Amino acid sequence: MRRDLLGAVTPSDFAPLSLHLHNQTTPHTAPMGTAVDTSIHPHATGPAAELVAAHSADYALKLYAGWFCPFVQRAWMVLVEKRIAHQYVEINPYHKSPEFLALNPRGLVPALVVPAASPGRTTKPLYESAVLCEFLDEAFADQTAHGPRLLPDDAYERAVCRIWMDHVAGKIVPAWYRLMQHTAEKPYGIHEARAELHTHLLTLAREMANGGPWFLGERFTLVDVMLAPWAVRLWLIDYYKDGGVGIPDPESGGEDETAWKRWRTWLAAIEERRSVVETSSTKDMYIGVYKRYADDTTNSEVGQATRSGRRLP
Ligand SMILES: N[C@@H](CCC(=O)N[C@@H](CS)C(=O)NCC(=O)O)C(=O)O
Repeated sequence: MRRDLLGAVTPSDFAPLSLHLHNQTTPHTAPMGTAVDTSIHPHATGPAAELVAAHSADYALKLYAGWFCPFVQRAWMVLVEKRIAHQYVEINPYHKSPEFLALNPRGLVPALVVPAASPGRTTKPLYESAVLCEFLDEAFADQTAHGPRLLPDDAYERAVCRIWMDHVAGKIVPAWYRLMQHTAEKPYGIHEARAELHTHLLTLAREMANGGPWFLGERFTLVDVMLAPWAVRLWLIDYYKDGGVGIPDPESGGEDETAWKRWRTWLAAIEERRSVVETSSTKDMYIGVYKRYADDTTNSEVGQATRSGRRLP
């Protein structure tokens, strides 16, 4: 692999790299010596497979991704929302090859290879889904070509959005995994895990504006993007867990009915959003991937962090 004087990997290095990263199936041991989840289906299916096919040609902006990953889906949705030209490169993040770690030393997808803006300059790959979403929104700001910005122009409103993006990342997503990874051996009950998820969803729903389905009402923003992938995977909790997600049916939410009604409106809109639909594979494929989470046998970094009560990676 070529490096520039600063040690940065040049974007052109990644085109051939993708061939090595694609569809690896050999078992692997992670750097920390932990067994990894290696038997993931190697590629997207359904609508997501069509999107992948349309973005398989070599292109300077590359999303290194796993089709099943909700963190990936955030960045992928932004690429779709903003009609950003890119190449989609499927990799299995549980294989920590040196090439993958050169993309993201944390060994996680998504990672984004960004073309250098000016000759002679090189860029290092970017990673962390929330960072990628904000980067793409800022770097592709021309509204004629890329549609409305995904964060408000006003600094105060943008800060409010970031509070709720943080609520999704720090409260809702960890609670989603605590419920999904609940087993009889846990020191906490499934009712407790379910109540925790409900509390965090209701807190968000109570902040949602009226006059449109999205968090800010009529305007679709990164707050919606941050949560969408886990929202459209809630059915997996219904599939795997006794009592399921347990969100009340319409008119049955008691004193929380107003907030649950707002939640249902948001979720129905999210399930139909083009960027969600187009980045989704067929449901049966997710069942296989999430079995390890439901059994609490996954050795993914997120799964291990959830198991040991640590902050998610
Ligand atoms: N904080 C990261 C989390 C990304 C993440 O955990 N991705 C998972 C796939 S869904 C991954 O790459 N896992 C590899 C592993 O756990 O070894 C982000 O927001 O991008």
